[in-house]
Amino acid sequence: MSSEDERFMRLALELAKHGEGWVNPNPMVGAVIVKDGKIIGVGWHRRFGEKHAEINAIEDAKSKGHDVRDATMYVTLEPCSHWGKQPPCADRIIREGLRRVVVAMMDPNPLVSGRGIEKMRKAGIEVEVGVLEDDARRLNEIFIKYVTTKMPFVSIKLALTLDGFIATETGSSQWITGERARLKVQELRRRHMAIMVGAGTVLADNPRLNCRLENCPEKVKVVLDRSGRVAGAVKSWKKFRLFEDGRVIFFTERPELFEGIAEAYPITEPGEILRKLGELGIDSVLIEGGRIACQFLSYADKFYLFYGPKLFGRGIKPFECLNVENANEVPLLRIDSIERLGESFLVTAYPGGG
Ligand code: AOF
Ligand code: ZN
Repeated sequence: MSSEDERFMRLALELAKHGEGWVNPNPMVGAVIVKDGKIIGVGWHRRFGEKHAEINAIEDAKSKGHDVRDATMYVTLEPCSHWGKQPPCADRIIREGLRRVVVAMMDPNPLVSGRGIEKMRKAGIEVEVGVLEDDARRLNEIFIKYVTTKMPFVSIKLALTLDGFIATETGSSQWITGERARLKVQELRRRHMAIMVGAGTVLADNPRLNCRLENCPEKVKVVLDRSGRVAGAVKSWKKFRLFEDGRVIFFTERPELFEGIAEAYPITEPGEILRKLGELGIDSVLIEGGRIACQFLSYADKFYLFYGPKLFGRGIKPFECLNVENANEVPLLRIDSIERLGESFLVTAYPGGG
């Protein structure tokens, strides 16, 4: 692999990120076309169901009067070989006469999974796979999980004091982290299709659970409300801000209470809730309700732990359901990064360290 290949692939990865939030449950994909050492076209997948990155790059080059014949394409995901909402990109690449295709990672979609690469190789195109593969896998960690398991990627986000509390004993939690940390949460919301909290959070904080960044799609809001407390409050005319935009879904023992209010399913077991969300086409859930985090701990794919510069001494802890006795027999996390955000900091971690 040459450093030139890496340079163009890095650009393709950056382009792919423009699709964040808009392409789910499909992958973020970027493509760069290079001829005689010069970039002649760029493209990315912009929105779910629309043209794929490869096609946008080819059309970009052509619209500027370039000939893509004998050029090299850098693409962050294996070009597709199947008919979905869009025709197969591998066929178009062959037809257009590209000479070389550099791919960051194979498509984990069982409908493609190597067939696009094979098709292009059979047609005489030089195909190279694995350039910046780790970055590409990280970029599409949500897509990889969902397309291979049909279960959503589960992220747990918490705002903690330095001594590990998510609220005081009386339930006060606004605010533990500062402005910059809360802006970062908006970025996390952009990445995930659904935001999930418990009824307690809705009743106490009346959150909007939307994404307020510029260029951010509507979110699906998921509320766990075992006894239907939110429905009761709505009937006594309480206005909840989460109903202002986007789809709202309740999981409850009393779905009948939600008739005329919101979509509701009679499920309360965490694994079943996630399975249902997967069935509904939701590829990712950001769990923001600290009090429900522990129920979903064994399903977590990623942790975003924000720490603010405060000490509570006593209060509500997020993972009390664990009930650990032996310090050496506990769930471990693998810290991925630590980022300072003003006076707060963010620890990003994956389950299973050591
Ligand atoms: C995308 N964007 O840039 C690429 C994709 O239903 P379709 O036709 O949009 O196909 C979706 C599948 O195509 C997707 O799951 C992935 O396997 C492959 N590549 N998809 O949405 C793209 N290159
Ligand atoms: Zn495609």
